[in-house]
Amino acid sequence: MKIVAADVLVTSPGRNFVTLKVTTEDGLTGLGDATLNGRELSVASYLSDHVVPLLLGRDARNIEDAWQFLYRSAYWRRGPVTMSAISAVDSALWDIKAKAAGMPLYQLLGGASRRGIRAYGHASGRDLEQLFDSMRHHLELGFRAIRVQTSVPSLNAVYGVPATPATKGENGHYEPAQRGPLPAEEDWDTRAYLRHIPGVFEAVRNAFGPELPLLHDGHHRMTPIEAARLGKALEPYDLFWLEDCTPAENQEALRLVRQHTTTPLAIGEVFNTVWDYQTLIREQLIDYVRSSVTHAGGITPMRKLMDFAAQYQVKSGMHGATDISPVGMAAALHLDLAIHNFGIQEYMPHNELTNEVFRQTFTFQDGYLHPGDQPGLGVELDEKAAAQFPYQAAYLPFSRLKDGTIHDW
Ligand code: EZ4
Ligand code: CO
Repeated sequence: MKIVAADVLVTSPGRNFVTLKVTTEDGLTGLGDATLNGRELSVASYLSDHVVPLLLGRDARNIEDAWQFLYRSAYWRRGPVTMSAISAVDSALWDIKAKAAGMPLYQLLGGASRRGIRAYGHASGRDLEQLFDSMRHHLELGFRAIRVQTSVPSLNAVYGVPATPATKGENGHYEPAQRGPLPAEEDWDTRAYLRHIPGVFEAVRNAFGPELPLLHDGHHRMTPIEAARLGKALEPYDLFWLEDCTPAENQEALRLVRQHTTTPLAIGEVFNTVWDYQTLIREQLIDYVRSSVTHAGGITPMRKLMDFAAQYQVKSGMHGATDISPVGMAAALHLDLAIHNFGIQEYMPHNELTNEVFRQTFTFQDGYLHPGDQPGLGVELDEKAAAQFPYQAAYLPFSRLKDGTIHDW
């Protein structure tokens, strides 16, 4: 099953996506998501300049071998660009293998461990009234778990809250990357944030009752002791998880947070290998793994990571923001369905244009996602439609403190 072509497709139906399409000599095709938000063209170049020439002529069936070859032969290991590129190859080869077998990918991964995949959506608001509207809207859409983000008094622009609220029924989900030549500047004040957030969760619990699973994303902004304080303050409101409470580089930080709070912790959307989790999982410092198939090197290493995590009762909570393309989302859903230690799946629906370019078979019903039963991943890329939306430069924002110091965004 020789690989005869590998094409890198960059398209921007509302936002940028990078997709690898691998074709075999018998005409089978497989897709892989290689989207790295705000740095898309570096992965496209890594693939087309350095990986595609290595794929031509290889046997598409040997996925583990392809992964090890791309990882080890590069010599320069890890990093988001390298790992997103390897992810795309790995997913595309799994797509091909499952199509050749005539099965949806989850069957090759061991079959379904559950009927559906519980997903959480993103509610947000500049104030409580907008937040509650957004929460009710998500409940109407069927979500049975909701991430809560709000503005903070004294701050102009905060992660997770769109400048203008989504109107009801419109698919106006928060999209942090903005088109244009320069990144947008946001402001930050951790003390103001820490004073504000517990009251928001108290109000949400009072309004929506004790049952609804609630999540919150700290987006890498706190020191360990600040994160510990927030986790403790949120305990009465029974969060499903507190995400990315401290920046990603320092696994030891979570030890300090963990000593102080029983609020469950999730981390890792910006991690890209199992090594980033070694201490966190072995010492049981976290409860949920946030990596996506798209950024952690593909289905092959994500399966290994989740099996390692299972030994410590750590569960999955895969990243599913809109910068994970429908191809990356489908790959996540097949894995979510197959693994035993599934926790929850993040789900931000893509816009209509994206869904026209990427034809999908996955479904969202009554709060549960399902990858569908088409052979392979179940996503096809309409290349004609994709070509109508050329790449447009877009950056993620950055933050500054009141005195101008750059802070973690
Ligand atoms: O900021 O995907 O939990 N979700 C997130 C996302 C990330 C974006 C970055 O590309 O933190 O909104
Ligand atoms: Co996050």
